[in-house]
Order: sequence, then C-alpha cells, then structure tokens
Amino acid sequence: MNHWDQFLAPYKQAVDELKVKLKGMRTLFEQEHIHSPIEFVTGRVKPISSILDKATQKKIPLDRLEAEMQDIAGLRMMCQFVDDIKKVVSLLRLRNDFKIVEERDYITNKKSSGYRSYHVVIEYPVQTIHGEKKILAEIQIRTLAMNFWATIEHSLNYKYRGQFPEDIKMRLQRAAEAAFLLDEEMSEIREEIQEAQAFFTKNKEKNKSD
Ligand code: 0O2
Repeated sequence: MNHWDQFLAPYKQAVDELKVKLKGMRTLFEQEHIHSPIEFVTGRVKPISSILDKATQKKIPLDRLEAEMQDIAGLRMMCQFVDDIKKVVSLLRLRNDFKIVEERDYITNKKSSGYRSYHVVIEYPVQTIHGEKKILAEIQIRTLAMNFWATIEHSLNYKYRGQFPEDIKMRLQRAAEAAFLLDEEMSEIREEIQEAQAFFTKNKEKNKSD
C-alpha cells in the first residue's frame, strides 16, 4: 500500500459509511410516507491532485492535511426546497454518530462568485483495525438549483482556473440569482408540488399491488 492509499483509506471508509447513513435518512421518510427533505446524496474522496492544488493554494503543509483540510471526505445532500436545508441541518445536529465542529452558511452569506450552499464540518470516528481514527468530513447541503449552478461553475473553473473573463463572471452571477429566484418561486408553490408528488407516489404503489 503506498503512502497516499494509506492516508486516504479512512476517508474512503468514512465516505462509504456516511453515504449509507445519509441515504438511509431519506428511506426513513419514504417508509413513513412523509415528504423527504433529502432528494439525493452523493459523496467523494477528494482526488490527490485536488488535495495538492488546494494545499498549495491555502499554504497547508502536507503534514497538516489531516487537521486543516476539512473536505478530503465530502458529502452532498440535495434538497428540493430552500426550507428543507434547515430541516436537514437540524437532523444532522440530532445525530450522535458524529460531532459537528463547524457550520458555514453560504446561503445567508453567499460567496462573491454567487455560490450558495450550507456547509457542515463534522468529526467522524472511523473504526480501523488499529482502533478508532477521527477524521474531518464536509457535508454540503444545497437545493437542486444551487447544485446545478455550482456544478456548472465548478466545471468552468477547470477551464479558466478561477480567472473568469469579466463577461462570464457577470453571467455566472446573474445565473446564480436566477437559480435563487427559481428556488423562491418553487417555495411559493411548494404545497401544490408536494400534493402532486404524494398523489404520484400513491398511484405508483397502487399499480404495484394491482
Ligand atoms: P472540490 O472540487 O469541490 O473538492 P475556500 O476558502 O472558499 O476556498 P474552504 O475554506 O476550504 O474554501 O471551505 P468552503 O468555503 O467550505 O469551500 C469548500 C468547498 O465548497 C469547495 O471545495 C467547493 O466544493 C465548494 N465551493 C466553495 N466555493 C465555491 C464556489 O464559488 N463555486 C463552487 N462551484 N463551489 C464552491 P473545493 O476544494 O473548491 O473543490
């Protein structure tokens, strides 16, 4: 096993376990026929090249990665509505299988890029063959619209390496506002949407049992 494999192993284990746990929360809502504030969950271990880039950019010495890079293990929880984000955060605060060490609200305080999301940094205990190891992981909670914007902006970032031409920067900021407006509009008709979704789920279940 090389040094990186060894270093990343607990992060990989944490992402695998947390994906099961956070997806499991959605299943519990479904079983009780309650609207789930969680639409879907993804997770990844940061690629080595991104770890190295971020370490250089933030001047983090490699022997301080464990303590200072909070998103080597990253989870994303997508929600249909902005209000669902608060619910998800409350659910995370109730759990006793990890400890929340930091919260960053980039929804109330959006970033200058236009980025919106709620970040929760947790300390997660991984059980290894050498005993327990606590690692940091970042859970990003955002709406589908915020996720759409962030995904597009992130891929453009690869092309421009953070140095967007002025017109693209402006368009991205306008697109971020449009995504937020979409979230606000959807919140206004939230009840209508949920009634339709409940009707659809009931019909699907009825068709299955026929
Ligand atoms: P990747 O590829 O997603 O892993 P910062 O000081 O803002 O650079 P910090 O202090 O590490 O970041 O933490 P923060 O603010 O919680 O942001 C870390 C992650 O949030 C980023 O990880 C992105 O996933 C996401 N993020 C933050 N700002 C933006 C943004 O303007 N656009 C998009 N698309 N995502 C953002 P990485 O390491 O950048 O990348």
